[in-house]
Amino acid sequence: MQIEKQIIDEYNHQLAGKHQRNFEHLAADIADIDNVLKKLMAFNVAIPSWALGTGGTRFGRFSGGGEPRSLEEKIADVGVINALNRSSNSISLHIPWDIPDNAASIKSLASELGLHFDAVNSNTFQDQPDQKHSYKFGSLHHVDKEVRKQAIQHNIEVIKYGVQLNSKALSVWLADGSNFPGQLNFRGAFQNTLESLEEIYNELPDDWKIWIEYKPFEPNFYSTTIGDWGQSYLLSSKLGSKAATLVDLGHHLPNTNIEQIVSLLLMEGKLAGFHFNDSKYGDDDLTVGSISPYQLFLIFNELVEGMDARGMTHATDIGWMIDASHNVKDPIEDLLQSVQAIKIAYAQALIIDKQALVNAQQNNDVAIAQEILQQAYRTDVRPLVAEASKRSGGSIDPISLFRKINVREQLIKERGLKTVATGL
Ligand code: LRH
Ligand code: MN
Ligand code: MN
Repeated sequence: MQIEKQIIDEYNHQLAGKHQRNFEHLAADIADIDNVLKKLMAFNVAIPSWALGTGGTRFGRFSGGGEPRSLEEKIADVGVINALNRSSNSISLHIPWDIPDNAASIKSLASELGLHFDAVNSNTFQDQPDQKHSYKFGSLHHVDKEVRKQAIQHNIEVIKYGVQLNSKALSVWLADGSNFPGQLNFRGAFQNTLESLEEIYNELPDDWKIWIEYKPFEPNFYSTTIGDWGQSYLLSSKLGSKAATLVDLGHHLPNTNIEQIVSLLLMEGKLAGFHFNDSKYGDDDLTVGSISPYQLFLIFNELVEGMDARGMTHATDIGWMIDASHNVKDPIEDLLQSVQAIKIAYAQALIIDKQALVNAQQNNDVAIAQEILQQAYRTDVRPLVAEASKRSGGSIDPISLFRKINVREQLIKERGLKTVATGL
């Protein structure tokens, strides 16, 4: 299904009076409002193909119906999201959950909807029915060279799929680790991982990147071979300039200062980008901004400050992706909420009085530094996000429009009630 522009415009028209009042009230206090809107309008975050169905649990999955049954239908769903918010113009594929064998037609379908392909993700954390060697004891770090070779080959295949789709990055997340002390030689595992990644790195086209994700635990509960940003940074430094560290917000132990990690990776030119989600306990993959919106804002504060200092373009120099999925909400509504939360945090970071913050820091004026940050954080910037969306041709209120025009009901009619999308 596709959402006609006219429907979006009509609904925007209905909301226009209240929106205009709120927007003007807010805009009057923002010095560089045009610049803020321009940046918000240019901002896009990729939708993961695996989040378009209900999932996010190793226990029961309870489909809400109308889930995409094929890659084409996943692309259609991203088209719906992007039509509503104008900030989700790409999809990130996970292979072999997605098998884009018919690259030409997949690509043309995506471009008809104004979409392109973000990073491609490899999967050596599950065994596939036809594979020769098992990943039970790891993949790129495995003690057996034959297993490593198989995993390397898979990553090279994923690059090849990505090239056909015009992706520009390979995301690698390894479940490799150990469940018990003594199971692994840490240095051996790290060296094997590095050598395997070097072989993959050598296959990257000139304009490609490899993004190395880290995670402290799960599915292994004693050690993970790429367990934290230090280990990922070490690998990406040794690999070279095409390699960088991917920060999945859920991949940290509780209370980790993620914004500080972001700041330093950015300083070193080694911040690949993000998998956005939220978490209370571990890798919960909850809707972005649902648990710790202040942390998200603090991360965006570092991003805005650090990227501006390095002359980076927010829209293109970093990989922005969502990696959230769960069991109880409509996946499209959930993704719309995640994108809104990210744009809200971004807008709040954009309106921080940066010069005043620098002054407060230079004067060790701790109270005022906090006031400055919280002044921005406590500002209701939703009218800015709504205005940016409207000016880009999207909806002032994407979720309420999604409900109002009964998108899910139509998808259920088209696809049926008992559909299960591939993914976690
Ligand atoms: C691992 C992870 C990684 C995978 C995705 C499905 O927890 O975050 O990014 O590719 O989940
Ligand atoms: Mn992730
Ligand atoms: Mn994860």
